[in-house]
Amino acid sequence: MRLLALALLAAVAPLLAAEKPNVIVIMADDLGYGDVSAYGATAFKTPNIDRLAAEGRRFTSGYCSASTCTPTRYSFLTGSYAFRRKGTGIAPPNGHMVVPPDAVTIADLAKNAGYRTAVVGKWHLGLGEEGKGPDWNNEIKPGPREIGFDYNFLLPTTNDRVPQVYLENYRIVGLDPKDPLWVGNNAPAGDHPTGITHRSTLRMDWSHGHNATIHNGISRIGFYTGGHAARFRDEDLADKWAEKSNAWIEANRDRPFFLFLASHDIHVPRMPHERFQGKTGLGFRADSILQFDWQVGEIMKTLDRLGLAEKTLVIVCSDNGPVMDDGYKDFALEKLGTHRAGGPFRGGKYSVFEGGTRTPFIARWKGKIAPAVSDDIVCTIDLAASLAAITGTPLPEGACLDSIDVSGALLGRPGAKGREHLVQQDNGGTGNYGFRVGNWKLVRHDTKSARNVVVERQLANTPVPQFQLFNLAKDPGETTDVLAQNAELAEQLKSRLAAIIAAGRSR
Ligand code: NG6
Ligand code: CA
Repeated sequence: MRLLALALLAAVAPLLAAEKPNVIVIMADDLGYGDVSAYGATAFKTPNIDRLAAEGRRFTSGYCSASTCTPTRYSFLTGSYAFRRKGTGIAPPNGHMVVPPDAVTIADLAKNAGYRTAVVGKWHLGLGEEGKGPDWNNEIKPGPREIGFDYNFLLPTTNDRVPQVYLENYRIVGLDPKDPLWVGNNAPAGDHPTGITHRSTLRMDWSHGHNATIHNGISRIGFYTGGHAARFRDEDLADKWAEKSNAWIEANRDRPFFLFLASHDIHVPRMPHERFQGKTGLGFRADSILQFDWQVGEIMKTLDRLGLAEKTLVIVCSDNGPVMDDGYKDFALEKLGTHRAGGPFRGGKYSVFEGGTRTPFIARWKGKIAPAVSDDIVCTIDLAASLAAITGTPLPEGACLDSIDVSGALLGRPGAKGREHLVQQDNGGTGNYGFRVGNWKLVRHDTKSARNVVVERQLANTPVPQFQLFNLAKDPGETTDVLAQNAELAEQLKSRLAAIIAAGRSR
């Protein structure tokens, strides 16, 4: 009897394994639609991403849900639009965790499906309890482990914010108790060296903000002291993400696993490893893209070496669109040449125009996904419901309120479609939205001209009207507002957007 059961199990197991792929989501930071050669970049090449695109499904309407980091990551993890929850904007150095521990996350869903789960890279979703924030010298919780991740190896915020240390599970790595880490919003002492007082000593000058504590010759947002033995070099981040991801994949090679690899490239301060510096001739922004591409390649090599390429769904995406000067004088704009980071799209980071959220989006599962280019609308917010569908785990009714199962579109199932509509937001709290329905795009800017100048700063410093309508099929660059000619349609879209916001869910 037992033998028969074992034999049956042995026969079924490969089937189950084939149906339950490992899932790796590699999210770049501030990588624009036009920043990789598979999406039209010609000034440099991204061979590893291009290979993934050639072997998988490359989406031309792939999105992240917001045009800044924290809200996109919040939405990716929770499957809910970030504008539904206060306090999900760009997280400060001492910010508390913005994902409530009782939320059902993509990591929880993976765990329910029997997966091992990990997050490696940039977190930037806050840590610790509300009202307290991270307790840097002790156990730091709640954090990723409270929302479904078995393992984490992280940069706590974003690297232009303090502190430059790694968080492995609950602890800062290599912290010497005799040199405690202190993080704050104000200078700890009158003589604390900053980017203002010691500006001439900096390796990379700041252009706005980023003028507080100096580490590795770069001044940051926020102040810190101590933890010297734990501090990393900016140049080594990408190597560390690749090392930790590969080790975790290898350790979990025999079970289904879910890995969220959140690279810091190509966020400021752009300080790629010495071996990438100067490689493109377009400055450190483009050099950092080569470094990101290298990381993707390292993960692919590991999958190939372990024979996992045909058992693993790999998604490559970004957390928001491109930005040139984001606070440091790295001359990204001056050295740009003919490169167009946003591809054909208008706007970029901080914007609700397409360039803010329409980003590279590639799905590869060797042997399962037929190589193709798809214009289906898919978004990082959909990965939760799609993972639940692919792994056959139920999605609780009250969870992942805006996550749509687009697994058919991701896998290229015949007849399957992506989303019908998508709400895009900026950092939140502004009332600025993009609303795409089919090929129509309603742009809503509730904030007045001052804010609009910020939104538009990558183009011209001109205010924009509250509502605009674009036909993306004819005008992907959102250059011609056709609201007046389509007044009735515009009214319908306005009410539909308002209804989705008011309903508290769209799934
Ligand atoms: C902004 C920072 C910018 C960047 C951004 C977050 C200033 C003037 N600007 O407030 O440099 O850190 O926050 O970027 O400080 S994100 O990709 O993590 O959302
Ligand atoms: Ca970002």
